[in-house]
Amino acid sequence: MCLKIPVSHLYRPHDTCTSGFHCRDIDFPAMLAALISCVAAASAIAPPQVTSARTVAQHLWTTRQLFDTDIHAIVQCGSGPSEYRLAYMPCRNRGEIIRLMLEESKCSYELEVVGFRAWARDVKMTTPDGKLPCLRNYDGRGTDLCQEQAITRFLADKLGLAGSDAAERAAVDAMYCFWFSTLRNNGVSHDGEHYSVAALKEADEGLSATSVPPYEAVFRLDPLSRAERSLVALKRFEEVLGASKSGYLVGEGVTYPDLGLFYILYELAEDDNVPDFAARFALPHCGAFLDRMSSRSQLADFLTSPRRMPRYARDPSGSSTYLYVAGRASPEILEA
Ligand SMILES: N[C@@H](CCC(=O)N[C@@H](CS)C(=O)NCC(=O)O)C(=O)O
Repeated sequence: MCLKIPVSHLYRPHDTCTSGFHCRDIDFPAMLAALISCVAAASAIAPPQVTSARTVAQHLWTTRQLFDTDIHAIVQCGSGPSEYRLAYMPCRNRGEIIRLMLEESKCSYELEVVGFRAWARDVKMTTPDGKLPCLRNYDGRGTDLCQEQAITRFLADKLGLAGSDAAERAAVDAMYCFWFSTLRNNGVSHDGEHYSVAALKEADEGLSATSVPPYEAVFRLDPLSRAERSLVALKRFEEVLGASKSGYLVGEGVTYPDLGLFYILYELAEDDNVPDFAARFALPHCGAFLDRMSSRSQLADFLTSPRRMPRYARDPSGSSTYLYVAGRASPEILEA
């Protein structure tokens, strides 16, 4: 038999090695060989050390360029024993909705910050898909879970952010799918064909949610510009929020698509993007939603803390420069 021991287990502090193997299944010579190779791997890969959020932030800001970051560290988030460990690169992107869920629900967790150089050299080989984000030991039996959407749904369920019954969970999931396919450009980019802050910044005067058709009237193959398509998507959220009694997208409380919409609007409202987007694009409900969400105590604490990863700049076409840039409540941190 092949005994495959994920390298990540070797440096997990709370690892309990409950892999479910039975002694009769084990081929001892193969196990010995696997252990020897694991020991070799362990000596090659230094375990990430618990490091303060400010020290990590200082490293990032002095390095400046995401692809030059060379850090592999654990940032302890929350108080009390950590329930999860999320590994991700030092940026917001695919990790942001996951972190917002953990923060909003006051869950203690470890953020395994993997700078790009450390990733390419050591850490990539420790994740099942060779990709991040990765939720370490998500099942308590030593298995690591990759794929942003799978991690999001798994944690939303665990943290009570997925809806109250089967029907509501389906409605929440549908809202999440809509968010992912529009404002997240199907996960390809945060700036793309379906939603583009760069295009919104350059939008013609007069273009607003009132001048574009409703999402349901638009065909998948459409002749719209990026700015128009972005507004069509935002207009749908505007209508849902306008019709909501609770102020949330689905049901009576915060669910994971709320957190997704929140951070997209937060980025849109940055000073170097479209800070007056609610008035300019006739999206008052989105504007009020952003204000409400920003003042929730857990989120407000996260937004102003050094444990939030910095944003990075985009060029006028919307492409990532991967150069960190300060944002609202997210200043440069040059001293630990
Ligand atoms: N489908 C995956 C894509 C993950 C992905 O492409 N992650 C990027 C970081 S955002 C990555 O790991 N890049 C480094 C690499 O490919 O080695 C998901 O949704 O999680």
